[in-house]
Amino acid sequence: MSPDNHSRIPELYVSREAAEALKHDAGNMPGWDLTARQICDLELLMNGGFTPLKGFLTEADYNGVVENMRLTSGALWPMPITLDVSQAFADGIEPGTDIALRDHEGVILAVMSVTDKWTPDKAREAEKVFGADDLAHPSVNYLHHSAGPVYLGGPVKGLQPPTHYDFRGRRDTPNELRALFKKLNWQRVVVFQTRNPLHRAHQELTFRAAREAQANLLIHPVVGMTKPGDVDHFTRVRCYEAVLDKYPAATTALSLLNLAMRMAGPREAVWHGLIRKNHGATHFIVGRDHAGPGKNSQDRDFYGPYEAQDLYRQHQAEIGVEMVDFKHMVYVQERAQYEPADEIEDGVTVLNISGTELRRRLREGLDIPEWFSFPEVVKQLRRTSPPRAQQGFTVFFTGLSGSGKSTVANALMVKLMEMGGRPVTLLDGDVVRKHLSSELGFSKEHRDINIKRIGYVASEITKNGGIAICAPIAPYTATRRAVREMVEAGGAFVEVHVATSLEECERRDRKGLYKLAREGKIKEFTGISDPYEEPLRPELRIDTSDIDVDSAAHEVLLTLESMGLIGLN
Ligand code: PPS
Repeated sequence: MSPDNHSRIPELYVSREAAEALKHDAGNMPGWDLTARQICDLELLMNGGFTPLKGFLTEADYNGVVENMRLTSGALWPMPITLDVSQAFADGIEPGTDIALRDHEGVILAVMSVTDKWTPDKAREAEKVFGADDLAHPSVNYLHHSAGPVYLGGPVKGLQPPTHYDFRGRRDTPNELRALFKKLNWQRVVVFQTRNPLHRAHQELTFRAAREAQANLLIHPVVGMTKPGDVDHFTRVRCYEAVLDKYPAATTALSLLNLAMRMAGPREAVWHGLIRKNHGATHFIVGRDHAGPGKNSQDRDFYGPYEAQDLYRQHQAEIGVEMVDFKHMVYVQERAQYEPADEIEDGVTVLNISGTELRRRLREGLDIPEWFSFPEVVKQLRRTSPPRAQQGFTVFFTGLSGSGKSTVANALMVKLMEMGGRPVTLLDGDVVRKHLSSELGFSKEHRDINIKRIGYVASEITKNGGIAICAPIAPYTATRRAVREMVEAGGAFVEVHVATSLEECERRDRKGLYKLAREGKIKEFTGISDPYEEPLRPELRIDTSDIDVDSAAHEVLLTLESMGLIGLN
């Protein structure tokens, strides 16, 4: 009998003929345009990566998963895989309807027979799955601000996988990996999950893990969705490829996993184990703070450093993949090698570069020593992250109408143009409303659309090495955060709160709008009859009642300089 990790697992794809017929019928079905995250989930549902799931969770399965990590069948499953949709779409769907699931281009990837439709309690989902209903957690933020309000559940029939144009040869379905392991006769396979570039410490750790488990090694990085702000997967894959030949020949393989991570720490570790079981793993490396989301809104870690290992250990037998616990590896200078931190005697020199320190060195173009990483990896990282003074960035002014945003933004633009070096674009509130958002009003919904348009343009300018200066009111914290995330994917985001008081703005009343707002002639006026949520941690706060325009613009320049974005001489 072939070992467990060599046999095929069930997929949700239908036969070619059935797919042709279904595709034909699907033309008349209601069609749902999948989000980027749903496309990742659907791919792993269809190719068996999420076995035993047969589709997006039903309400009963969802409740079981949220409450105690179990499907109604009793099987262990820690993560809600749900099809969240808009209220408008949900209103047109009743259980019993078949819907077509489409990718970004409208291609039908699957048909789902809707059996369940419900409005989830998102606060409960956040508490149970992520441990806290705290928006500092990227998935809680996604749940409340990106995911639709209604969930649909039901079995899925797969027509075709999503198309990937990048790194095709490096992407494998669970059955493709199982077939590879069978061909190579790899009966013990230890998997390393990662969302970061591999440096020497990781190489040493994975190599040791494979030796300890007497197994072959599969480097299995996530290329679907990771934590906002991570190194993009194109760069990472080039880095992984560069490291591959540092392993003993024929012991190690690299395969890309199109998973949308949730950064759910302990639950995520269990989920990763189950997914890797499906991909033919027999062992799985779980590190310190596995899939950790960073700090919560009280600046504390969401999960304890070994919570993920503990939860995994409790469920290890059921997962069916043995955990290899990650040792924290550090470099011992005297012996010129990496060793587990807990095995090192006193008195030796231990060297370590944190992720934050690495980003600083890249940003400032400083040396990254060879004991820390491989020159090929550093070369790739430097290509993607040139020193900050050569990258694009966005300065995002926010504040009340009449606070002085536009005036300071204009002065800043001129000063940056005088310095030269990078193209500068000013996206002033009024200008944007004229050219990009002329049809929009001032409801929350319209303001959010307006700010997201500005954010989109600013992120494109930033990504392409320019400077975008934005000066809208942008009254909502969550929307400003969404813009920050968009921009930071391609460069720095500098939030400047123009904190001139309402009294002062009203006293100036440059456009006469406050008077009209007080008289009720303008509705939903920010500060008078509409909210303004103050930024809690902007990069800079200025009050134009205290300083003149020149000094305010200079303060912004000093902030840019302290962040390494410009040189002031
Ligand atoms: S938002 O909330 O960010 O979308 O607003 P923004 O695009 O910056 O537009 C603000 C400018 O529109 C004028 N205006 C109003 N502001 C706030 N509330 C209401 N109801 C409103 N109606 C018109 C106002 O001149 C703002 O310009 P600034 O430059 O901020 O004074």
